[in-house]
Parts: sequence; C-alpha cells; structure tokens
Amino acid sequence: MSLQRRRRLRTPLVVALLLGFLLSGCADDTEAGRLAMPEPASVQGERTLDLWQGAWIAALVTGVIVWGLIFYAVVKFRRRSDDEIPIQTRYNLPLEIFYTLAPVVMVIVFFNHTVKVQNDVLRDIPPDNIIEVTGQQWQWTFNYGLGEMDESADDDRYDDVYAYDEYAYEVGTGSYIPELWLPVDETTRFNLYSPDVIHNFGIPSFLMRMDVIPGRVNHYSITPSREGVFRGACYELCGVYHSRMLFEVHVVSREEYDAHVDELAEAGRTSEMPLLGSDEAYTQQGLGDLAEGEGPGRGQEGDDSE
Ligand SMILES: [Cu+2]
Repeated sequence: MSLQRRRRLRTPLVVALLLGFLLSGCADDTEAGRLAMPEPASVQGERTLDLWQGAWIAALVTGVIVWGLIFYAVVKFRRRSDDEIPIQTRYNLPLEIFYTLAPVVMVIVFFNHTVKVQNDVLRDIPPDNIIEVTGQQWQWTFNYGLGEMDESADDDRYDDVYAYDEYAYEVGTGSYIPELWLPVDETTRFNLYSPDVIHNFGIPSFLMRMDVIPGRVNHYSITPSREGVFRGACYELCGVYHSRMLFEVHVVSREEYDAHVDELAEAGRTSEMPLLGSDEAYTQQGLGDLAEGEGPGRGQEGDDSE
C-alpha cells in the first residue's frame, strides 16, 4: 500500500473510532457510559446525568469536527517547497459571520439546557419530610422531625417556627462520622444552616450539593430512588479539619426510617428546636447565642479535634 493511500485511510478510521466511542458510550450502566459520573440514586440526579452526558456528546462532536478541519488544513495546505508562498486571502465574509455566530448559538443552547435542568432539580415540590441540617466546623448535625409535619411552618426559614414540634438529632464529631437516614421514594427537603463559615452539603450519588452559608438558609429537596449506603461530605474548604466533615447516607424503607428516628428519640437525643450549632455544638445552645453576641459560633478549636 502506498504511503499516501495509507494516510488517506487513516483519517476516516480515527473519526469512525471516535464516533463509535461516543455512540456506544451513552449507556448509563457503566462508569465510562456515564462519563465518570456516579450512578444516580435520586430522581433529581437522573436529570443532572442527562445534562452531563448531553453536554459531553455535543462538545465531543464539535471537537471531532474542529480537529478534523485542523488536520485537513495542516495536510492539505502544507508547504511543499521552500520557495512556495500560499495564496494570500484577506478575508472571507461568510466564513467570518459563520464562525462568530456558531459559537454564540452553541452557548445559547448549552445555557438553555443548563437553566432548564437547574430549575427542575431545584424546584420546590411539597416535601414528605423536612430535615434541618447544620454544618459547623467540623462536622454535621441532622435534625429529624418527630410527629406530624406542618409544611406551612417552613415557609419562612428565617423565623423560629419549624415544621415539627419536636426533633431527634444526630451529631457528628471529629472522631465520629454521623449517619443521615432517608426514606426511599419520598421527597426530603434539607434546610441548611451554618453558624460559622461556608460549608457545602453534598452527596455524590444524588448528584447534588449546595453551599451552607452563615446568615442564610439554603435548601434543596431530594427524592432517593434506591436503597443503599452512600457517602456524603463537605465540599467547601472550611478550615483545618474540613476533611473530617464526612457523613454516611442510609436510604431505607419508611418503616426502617421511622424505627431509626424513634431509636434516636429513645436514646434521649431530642429537643424542642432543631440544633443549629453554636459554641457548644455538642450540648447545643442554638443560634440564639450568636444573636446575643456571646460567641464567635465556632467549635472549640483543638479541644475536640486532637
Ligand atoms: Cu465544611
């Protein structure tokens, strides 16, 4: 086979391999197919995965076309002799209009899809369950409601009125990784509080995370779609022991969930108000102390974190 002929064959082969990889790679059941995303364990995560895959496919198709054109130009218009000067073209108006408009259109399409998925994932659907989550230096507190939920009490998250009359809590420490239990196929809303610095409450398998910001109550809802144990962590560098802000998510049936919350309550871990963190995060005074200016709202550095 002549060198030229071999070269002519090589380009379509590379393009075919790339496209084959693209088209075969869209299956959701392998990590390669999900393009390194975890397997979604939440209804909201499915939408995020679709966006992720779609964006990569669009970017790769664009990439293949651009690389193809680059290599085509490099080969086709290469200098063949030392004294050769190429045709001097000043401008090509239609081409310039095209390469200005095409990226703008692409950005609009990407942006549109992103906003749609974001609105969908963050939509306020009526929850079956509300958990007040506190992120503090350097662990998490989960407040589960006991008894009937009054969702209307959650309308203003900045007041002292909460959706439940009583709470059972689970508090993590520097040497204890807390568990967050969630009922499967039910929507749980997390209200996120920080008494100190910005944290980030994230669970990779739900394909979701959000900043936990002092002085404001962020929230999001998650509908876990399968039972299992998943990892969770803080995703915002928040100080020396940031890396210890791990937690374990247990997605279980409603019965197991209720049994777990009852267990916490029977162990005496109950309070009338959710524990929202302060100086003594483990004995819990709530944010009231902060308002009165009694403390910087931090865990006692060094004490609990040897
Ligand atoms: Cu943190």
